[in-house]
Amino acid sequence: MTSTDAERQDFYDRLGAQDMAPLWAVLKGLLPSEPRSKAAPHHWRYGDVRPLLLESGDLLTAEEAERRVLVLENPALKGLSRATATMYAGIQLILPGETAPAHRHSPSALRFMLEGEGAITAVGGERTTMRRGDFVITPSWAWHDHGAEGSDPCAWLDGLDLPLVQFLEAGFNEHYNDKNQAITRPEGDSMARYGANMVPMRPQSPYGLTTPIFNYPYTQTRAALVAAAAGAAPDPHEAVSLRYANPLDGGWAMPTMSAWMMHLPAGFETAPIRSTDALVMCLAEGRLTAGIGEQSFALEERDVAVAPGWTWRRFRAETDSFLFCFSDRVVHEKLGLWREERGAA
Ligand code: 1HN
Repeated sequence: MTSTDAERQDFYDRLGAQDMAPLWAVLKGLLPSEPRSKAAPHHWRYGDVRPLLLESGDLLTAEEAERRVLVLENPALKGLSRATATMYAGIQLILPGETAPAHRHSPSALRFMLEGEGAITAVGGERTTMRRGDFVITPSWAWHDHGAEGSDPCAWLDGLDLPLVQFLEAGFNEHYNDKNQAITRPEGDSMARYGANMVPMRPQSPYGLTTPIFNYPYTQTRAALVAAAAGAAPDPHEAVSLRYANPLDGGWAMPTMSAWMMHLPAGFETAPIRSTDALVMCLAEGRLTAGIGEQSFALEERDVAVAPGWTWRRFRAETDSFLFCFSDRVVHEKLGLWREERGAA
């Protein structure tokens, strides 16, 4: 059976008029043989970000802005507030004495602390001091407000599952009736109950699916990675990687974002690896060359880079390096979609 192009087009037009379409015309695009991310590999130098961030501090207050953040926009996804297809990233500034007022939302947030003494965040009735390299969590629907109580400007990397939540059309947002939320527990309470290799007799996270620990201090993370590096040879693809775990079930710390830290001893080079999840990375310490797809990026401390899904990535440490990473891996895993491929070492 044959038809002319004109006959087919006429048929498609009549389908379109009744809100239908021929699958055969779009099938290849719907389902490629492997993922082809629309996002691009990219690198933001903290040296470029910082002066603009401080300039934003002269422009408006944290309260006026609600959150004074420079969004890291993937150059291939302009205007969408996305660092990768599924993850939002931004750099937030809070100046001494300021408050970023309390609110809550269904997207989850994570913070990776970059600079400044005296940064405070309050989450669900408890405050924590955020120090450089700390991994701090704001669970879905938990009240949170931030402050800077020292004399330094404070800056951190924000990561949110916002694009994912937008896709699911499941976003809610609510303002607290005051600038700061009520504090109901002393600082360190959650760490004492859940973060000392012990958990309550009836363990239950106050944050549902999210870990009850909301600050994973860099001092502990770094010490663990250094000790682990001394104990065995690094993995050819992952170097020395440890993930932030929920102490109640050993799983990822958050239900929608996976986070871990990779340590590469000076001179170590990883073999290429790719996975379906898309990574946002921030160099906590060291100097690192990141090969992402066809590109090579020289990362300095506090720089951010992204590796789109199913893009080859490899790393070489110029000095002892500690790389914070987060991705949508946990979502891929829960949906049975996560795959990785390890290249020859
Ligand atoms: C948010 O609530 C924070 O609480 C940071 O610090 C960045 C980006 C989009 C939507 C909400 C914060 C955000 C955000």
